[in-house]
Amino acid sequence: MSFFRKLFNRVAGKTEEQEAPPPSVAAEEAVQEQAPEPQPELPPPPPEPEPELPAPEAEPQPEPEIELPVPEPEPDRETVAPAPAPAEPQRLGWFAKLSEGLSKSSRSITGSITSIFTKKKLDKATLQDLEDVLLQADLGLPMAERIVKEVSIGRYDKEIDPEEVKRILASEVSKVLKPVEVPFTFGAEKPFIILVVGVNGAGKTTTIGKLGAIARREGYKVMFAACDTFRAAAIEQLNVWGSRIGARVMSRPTGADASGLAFDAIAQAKEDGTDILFIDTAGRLQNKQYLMDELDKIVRVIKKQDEGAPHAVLLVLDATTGQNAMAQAEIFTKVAGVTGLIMTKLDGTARGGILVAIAERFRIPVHAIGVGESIEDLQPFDADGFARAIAGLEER
Ligand SMILES: Nc1nc2c(ncn2[C@@H]2O[C@H](COP(=O)(O)OP(=O)(O)OP(=O)(O)O)[C@@H](O)[C@H]2O)c(=O)[nH]1
Ligand SMILES: [Mg+2]
Repeated sequence: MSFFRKLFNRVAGKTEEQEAPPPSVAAEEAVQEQAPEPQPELPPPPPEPEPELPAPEAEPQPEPEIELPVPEPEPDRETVAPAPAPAEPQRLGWFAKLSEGLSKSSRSITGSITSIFTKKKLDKATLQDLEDVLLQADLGLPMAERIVKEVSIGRYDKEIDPEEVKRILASEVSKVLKPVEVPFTFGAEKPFIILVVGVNGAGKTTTIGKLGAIARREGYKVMFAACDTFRAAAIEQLNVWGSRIGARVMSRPTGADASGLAFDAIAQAKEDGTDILFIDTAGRLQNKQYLMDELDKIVRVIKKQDEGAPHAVLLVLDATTGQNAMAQAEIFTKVAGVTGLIMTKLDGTARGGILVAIAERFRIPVHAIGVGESIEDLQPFDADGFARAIAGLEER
């Protein structure tokens, strides 16, 4: 089990792992150096504006070009803030939290399965109903067809227990998800540069804050680069996270060149011995071409500082956008060299099956999922747990 996963588990309250020891004294000292007064507790994320639903950019928006204000040549703003607090007390075990987070999806699927199969023989009509339910949950056609086929084998014209259908569902989902279950690890590169991409409102900045909190708790020196220079609120949001977890934030006024900021942030990170640099990016881009150009430029500029960087490119997808998330995955995997996926807001949708459809189609490693807004709601991705939770089964 990777150390990051252990950490994640500690934060998420996963039960099979023993509590890990607190960060090393050296790490504590490093933290103290920056901020002598540790905060008692990590407060909840700041109130944020409701995200605008992203345009997948598949159809370019006929929006006028955004006129960016010409920025004043101000110096970089930096925030070094208090040390991170200890993990929040555990309330629910990880599986209970996962089940609760996925309850909209699982209730919708399992409720329909129960009503389709209770005291009914398996025939063409019931199988068609099952396929419809699975498609509505956004599991995707290949998965829906496989489950229907599996359910029908040897059971035609017989009664089938809805529990058995759920077990088949969980087993098929788990088979597809297992190969993409890849724990996220911080590499040895210093600084380890993580580029975070996704459309606006997907949860990039929040996810950076949550991952940064985990890294800080382990004693890493963390920096955030606020390369979403489109909105003042986005910069401010990252500054709040930086202050909260004790990470330095490099930002520039709205409208500044994002790639220039990324370049300077890496230089700064090298200079001050930062271990992990998160680069936040804008999701609010006018069209696909603009998005491609902007991301391409950021990656090119990052490489000027470090040929091997970015060491990780995390795509953040919002599960509530359903099929739209599929279109986003397609675009970003093409333009940004995505190395892994984090799917957020699975708690806000009955169509959590979209993660399965995306995994099946793109085979992108899935590192973590968001099942709520607080820090412990970012869970390491567990294929079997996800499959059982979405099928409404108990933890194995
Ligand atoms: N319910 C729920 N809300 C989440 C989750 N992850 C993020 N959010 C919320 O989603 C909203 C948007 O998150 P941001 O992190 O600002 O999204 P972003 O991708 O940075 O958006 P832009 O900066 O506009 O590109 C915030 O209100 C977050 O608290 C999750 O897993 N569950
Ligand atoms: Mg943001």
